[in-house]
Amino acid sequence: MMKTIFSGIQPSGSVTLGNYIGAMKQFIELQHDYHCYFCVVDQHAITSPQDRLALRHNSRSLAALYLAIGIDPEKATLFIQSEVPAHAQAGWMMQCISYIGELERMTQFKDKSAGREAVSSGLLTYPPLMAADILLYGTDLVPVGEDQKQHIELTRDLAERFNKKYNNIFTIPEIRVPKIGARIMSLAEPTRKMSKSDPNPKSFITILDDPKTIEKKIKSAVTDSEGTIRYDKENRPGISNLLSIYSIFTGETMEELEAKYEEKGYGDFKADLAGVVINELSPIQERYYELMESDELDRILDEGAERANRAAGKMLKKMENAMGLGRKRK
Ligand code: ATP
Ligand code: LTN
Repeated sequence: MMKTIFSGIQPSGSVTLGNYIGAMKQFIELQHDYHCYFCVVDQHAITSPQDRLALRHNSRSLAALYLAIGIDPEKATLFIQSEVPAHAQAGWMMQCISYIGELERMTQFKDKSAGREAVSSGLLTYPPLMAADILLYGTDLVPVGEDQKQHIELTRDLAERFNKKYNNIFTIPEIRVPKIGARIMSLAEPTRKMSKSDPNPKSFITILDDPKTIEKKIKSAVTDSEGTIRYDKENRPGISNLLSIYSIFTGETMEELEAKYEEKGYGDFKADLAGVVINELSPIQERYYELMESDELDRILDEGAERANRAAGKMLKKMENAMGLGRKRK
């Protein structure tokens, strides 16, 4: 039987090269061999403050980007999380079997709540909602970047806890991270991950950045004073991060790139890298702008929500029966 994939991206800003390389590029390869559900997780996005108009725009824009990178709506189900109410309902049930202690230990929670005065309780209960997303579809595999490892481990723990305590209904999902590019680093502070909600726009490149912006951002990317083009992730995170991006987009190995730039400095390397990134992104941008103008996008999202509602609704009933919520239903 064909296995199932689920993954989600938050419409919390513009999609970055980190999201594209760490998560989205995997989706394109996998859609041919799996039942795929790709979700715009807007309910996760509101765990941090969002402007309502920006959120609406970002949700539609993210859906268009999924399609622009090559997700085929005939093969994969593309939908917006809040349009499938089973996610919030199942999320609540998963919250009720999660312990506050284990949620407080999540590094994403610690990072995002650090130094904030008012931390929403949704930021703490973000992982049980993510578990619900995944478990509602009987997911086998979750393609994500490395930063999501801890959340997937918690999802597995919660699924096992539920299966043991109530009824054995959940598949225990596996994580899948890409071999290279599972953690693309910030261009401004290469020891931190590139993040779309980073307040410094120079720290990330978005899929929709125009060529001039891409050139500028790469030019100002932090490297070091050594001046040579060598991959050494531990000691030289800046140049190593740029080399990874180059290698992922051209397929050239690190050795090949080091040899190619043996005699050259950061200036030449960065100018070439900008060209490589622009080359990768231009066709995506072209398709994106067409999709944003068309009615096709809304039609695809309507159909996606319908398919997702059907699949998730079935699992939700099983969960309610297992926990004894409401009256028994078939
Ligand atoms: P935010 O900054 O709002 O938390 P984000 O940029 O971290 O957002 P998410 O929506 O949380 O993005 O993540 C979407 C997907 O992209 C996830 O699979 C995540 O693991 C992956 N991802 C995010 N940042 C990176 C990165 N720097 N390198 C590789 N993968 C990443
Ligand atoms: N937490 C994820 C986004 C997300 C997700 C999911 C990813 C929400 N639900 C389900 C995979 C499967 C993030 O990238 N921050």
